[in-house]
Amino acid sequence: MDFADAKERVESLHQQLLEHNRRYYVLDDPIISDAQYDQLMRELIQLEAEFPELQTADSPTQRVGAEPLPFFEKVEHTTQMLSLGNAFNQEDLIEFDKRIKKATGLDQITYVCELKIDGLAVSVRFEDGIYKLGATRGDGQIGENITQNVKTIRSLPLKLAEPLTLEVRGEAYLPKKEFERINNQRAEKGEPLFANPRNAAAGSLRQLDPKLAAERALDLFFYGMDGESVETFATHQETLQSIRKLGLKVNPEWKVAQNIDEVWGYIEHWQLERSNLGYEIDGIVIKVDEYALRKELGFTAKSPRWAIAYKFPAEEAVSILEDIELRVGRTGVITPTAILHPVVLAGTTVKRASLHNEDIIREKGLLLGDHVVVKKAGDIIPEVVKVITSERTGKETAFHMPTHCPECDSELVRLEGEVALRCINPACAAQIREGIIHFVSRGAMNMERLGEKVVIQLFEHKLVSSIADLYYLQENDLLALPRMGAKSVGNILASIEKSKRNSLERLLFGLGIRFVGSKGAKMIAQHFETMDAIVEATEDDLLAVEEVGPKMAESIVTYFAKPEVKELLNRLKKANVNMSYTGPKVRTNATEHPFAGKVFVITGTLDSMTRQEAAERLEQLGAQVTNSVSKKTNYLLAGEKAGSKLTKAQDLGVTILDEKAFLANISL
Ligand code: 1X8
Repeated sequence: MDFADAKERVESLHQQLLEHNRRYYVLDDPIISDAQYDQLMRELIQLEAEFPELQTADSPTQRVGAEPLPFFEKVEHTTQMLSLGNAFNQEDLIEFDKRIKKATGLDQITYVCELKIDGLAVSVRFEDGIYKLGATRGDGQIGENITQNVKTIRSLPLKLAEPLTLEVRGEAYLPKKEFERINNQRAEKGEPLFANPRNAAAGSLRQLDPKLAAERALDLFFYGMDGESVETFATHQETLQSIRKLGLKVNPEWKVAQNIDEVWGYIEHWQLERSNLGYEIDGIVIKVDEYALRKELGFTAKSPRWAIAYKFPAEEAVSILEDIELRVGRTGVITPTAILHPVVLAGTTVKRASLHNEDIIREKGLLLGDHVVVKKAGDIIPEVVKVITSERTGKETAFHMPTHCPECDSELVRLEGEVALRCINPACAAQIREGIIHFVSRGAMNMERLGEKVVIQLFEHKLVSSIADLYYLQENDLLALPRMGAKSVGNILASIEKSKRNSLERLLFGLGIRFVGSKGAKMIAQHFETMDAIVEATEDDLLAVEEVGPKMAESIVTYFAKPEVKELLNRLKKANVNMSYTGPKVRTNATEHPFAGKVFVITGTLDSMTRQEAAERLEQLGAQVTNSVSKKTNYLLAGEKAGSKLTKAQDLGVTILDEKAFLANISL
């Protein structure tokens, strides 16, 4: 293909991928399969590799892959990002309405009601329709530049439907499902859990390494716009419609209210319905629709007079901790669950709350029989917030974690550096059962019609006692199960059959090897391409893959050395389960550190090492260390008492790393 043809094809691929992306992520109405999408993406990656000049910053291939940042730059917002005044009850809203009527002299005001998303406010700038900047709110005037992280949000178009220059404001959030997935993953690894989706979203957007942000499926809703085009609108309704037409996601639940009673109706509706949403909301935002009126109303010192945020009452209730139940997970981790006296919370009856691990029981000082405050955020499993010690009668009793597995009775161990207690008996029935549930789950082999309940049934009837058994199930085995019709059986068998064609990373993740998450599995599958190559890989071979650290490498080698694993793989192969990577090829410079190829100057006194040692470390990572600061310098590592080199670097706009940032980055 010559350059002109390639250029034409690349442009066509851009358009197609953008449109399919929009259909998938914004409209939730895809018209091609994931495989067809991957095919287009692969073709584009290939063309960009052959003709690097054709790779533009807004290419759909450029969502991830940027290097970690030493710190976030500050950015000034073009117009202030406002905070809103709050309303906590109906009277506050009536007051708000009265103030507006008085100030405008009108007796009827049209409002727009929108869900108040419990996420992180972001501002996004497009120049001539091209995505340029993503920023946090910061103090409203100055935020942090999180351009690379925002870019990993799949529903964000990198190019608008029209070449406009504008700033849109919205809320980045983590869907409830994704929040649960991340916390489950963290619990498995014995890492501290995020308290709520907002914290998790904030943590993800403030990752210096965009690859970490990319692993979390953040999403965005936009609700406001600044820039020239907004001056052509007369109302907020028009603005919302226009934002959506540009290809940006707007929450679809907004509604026009002709008076404050209708506003209240909307609030009552969502107070009841919020738990059915896929994301958290913490209230309702009410805005005057007409811009002419907004202008008349103006601002107080902090917030606009034409909008208010109604905050839902906190969803907390008091209950009694009746018992603590233990569950054995796939990796043998024992997780305690609080059994509560039933209490109504946010419209549903709550009987259980997650406690995550033993340390939480101790930290919160929970005793069996305690009165406790329980909090529920939407669909998310309720949690115990605290003990009401003033309610103690002296009859409460301490809870002790067992010394033996509640399922198989083998002795539990606490592995070094972990908070969790584990059952390490590989034959523990609970672990095997949970391992099969993991194997069929959406993130792994994705056997859609084979849910947790059916797996448990199959396991209890001894039809499946290893993941390979799934592929040898016969129609009659399934039909013999209680409450199982021909149609369900057909669907289940079709799901199992379909899973045989999955790309290798799903199988690799599904095996449930310790420390191998979905991301790690993907990188390994991409790198080695076949299961045989992975089975034969040494720890050193594995360490060459980005994402793979010593713990993961060791765990993989140990896993594949087991005779029963060899047997398992043979049975899967015999059943024709695909063992090759069929996903997109990504060019990874797998062993490259972000500092590789970068030019450094070191100045001042370092605490933890000499300048010579720092230089050696950098050179090991593939960086070049020079003596004087110039335009070619990428980074200045500045210790204490840095002098003229620091000033010069600042003048030239060279990125300056302090020792802390340097140490954090060299250990990446
Ligand atoms: C904050 C939020 C707003 C909206 C939704 N969610 C939020 N968290 C909205 O207007 N739809 S507006 C806002 C603010 O101005 N501080």
